[in-house]
Amino acid sequence: MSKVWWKESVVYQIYPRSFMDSNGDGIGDLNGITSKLDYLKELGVDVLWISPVYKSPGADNGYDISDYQDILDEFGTMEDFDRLLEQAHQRGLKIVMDLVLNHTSNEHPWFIESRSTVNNPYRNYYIWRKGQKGSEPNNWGAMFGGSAWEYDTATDMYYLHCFSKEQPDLNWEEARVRKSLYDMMTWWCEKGVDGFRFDVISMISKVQTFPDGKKDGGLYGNGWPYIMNGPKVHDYIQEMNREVLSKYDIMTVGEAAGVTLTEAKKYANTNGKELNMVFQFEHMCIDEEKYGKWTTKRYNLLDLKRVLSKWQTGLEGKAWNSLFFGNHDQPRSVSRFGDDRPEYRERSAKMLATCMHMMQGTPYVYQGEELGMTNFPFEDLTQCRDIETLHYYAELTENGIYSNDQMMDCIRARGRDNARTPMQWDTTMNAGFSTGTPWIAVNPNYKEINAKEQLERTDSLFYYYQQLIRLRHMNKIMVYGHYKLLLPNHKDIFAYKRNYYGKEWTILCNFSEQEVTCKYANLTGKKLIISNYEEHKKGILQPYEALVYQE
Ligand code: TEU
Ligand code: CA
Repeated sequence: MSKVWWKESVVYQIYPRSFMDSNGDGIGDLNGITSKLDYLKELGVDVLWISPVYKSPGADNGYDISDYQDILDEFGTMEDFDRLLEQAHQRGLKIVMDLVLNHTSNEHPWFIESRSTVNNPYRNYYIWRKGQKGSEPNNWGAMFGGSAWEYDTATDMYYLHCFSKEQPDLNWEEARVRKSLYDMMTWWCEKGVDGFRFDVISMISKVQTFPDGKKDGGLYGNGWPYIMNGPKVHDYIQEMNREVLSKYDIMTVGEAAGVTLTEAKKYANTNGKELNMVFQFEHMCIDEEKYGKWTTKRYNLLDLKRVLSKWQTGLEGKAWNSLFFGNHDQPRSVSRFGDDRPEYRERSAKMLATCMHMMQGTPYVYQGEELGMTNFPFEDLTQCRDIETLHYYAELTENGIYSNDQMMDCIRARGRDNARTPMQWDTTMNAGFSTGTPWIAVNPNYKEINAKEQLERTDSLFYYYQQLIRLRHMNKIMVYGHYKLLLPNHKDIFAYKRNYYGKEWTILCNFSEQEVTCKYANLTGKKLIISNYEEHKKGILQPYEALVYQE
């Protein structure tokens, strides 16, 4: 397996709006990030992925870009960005930009031109279709609820938007669109950024006949089979690779909703023709039900093991994995996959971190995960900010599918705002995030859960992450070792081995609050690598125990 820096790195994802506010307006910003670089260096991560900071009206917090080559005022200036990049590089930290190429903002000049007349030179930059019998061109639903088509009076036609109507999809069939995007990316590379995270890159090529999707009881047809991993997606990415990516030593990760193993082996093939790695979501879907993520269903460990093992084994030697349990679109990992009750929170978070960081792939730490930040106790919708949450609240309650209380239960369990509450730095006002009024409330548990407290306590979760990251830097087995699942049918234990040039590590994780017997839990004659317990019991894993040893 070829060895490269982005396989040996640990990535830290920053959601700028919620990371650190430097000027008291309640919104995190670039200077705030710069002020915390030493904190990130102390944690030991190598790469910072920064969610979008470009000009944007903010319908989807920056995932609706109106100028790819400028910075949103709320986040600062291009000078602030340049300083962040330089300060990061001085500390040996790399910066990966989050690029949204599937769609722009409806306030992007291209779209303003495009919608004006059918003959406008930018008309074809977006996807316009005539209505059918006075309604939408087809029955596709959008990711954030409602139809995927929006009617525009100016030309009496509809445009496609896979997300909100403020996010019209770009038409990748149009060569000038692709050229414009490649030029823009080259500009960022020349500036010295270290890579890109490509938002929903699996969705850029649509089946051009735009057929109706199957209706399985939902309000809209399922268009995703005609959108995800579409007919020309690999041609486009290969072109982008030839035109831009291959010319720079950068890291590229494709967010690939709906990606299958077969597709992933194309996107992230080791032949280097497309991207370095994919961010796949199969393990993020194991707790979905009839209305998708809007449920309070708890996942089953057997499903988690099956899915993650499938990706571990399936990509080995052929493509490269990203490893994550949370991001800015997902609930907090300790609340979802661990146990966020005070007596178990830190222990189970350490166990989850062990389970993930010991796998093959590049691990991603989402801001606050290293502190064990938890979901937020949302009581009513006025506390929510996320466009997806607000849209689905309306859609599911107005159609009588959920009551207010049921929907609030779902939001507490799954809403994206859980991950977007401000970073908890210390016990001062607003958890030290801002001296003003934060744009979204701080989690009331910040007095117990914050960076300052953890930096002062040697057995904290923060230092446990630091230890895991150091281990990865020192042990190639953690990066490249062969993965083999143990005890596949055990309902409480996630156990596996890694092998690398005659070395063997055993990883044992107890996902339950009970003690469980485990024949592998025996340190006699073994070298302990890391554990979240000081004392060990032979043949037993204690509640949420994680244990890694070398044969
Ligand atoms: O997310 C794409 C995506 O598939 C997720 O939206 C996911 O389906 C959803 O968040 C589940 O709740 C990316 C970004 O990460 C997200 O923040 C953006 O809202 C979205 O694209 C549109 O750009
Ligand atoms: Ca600010």
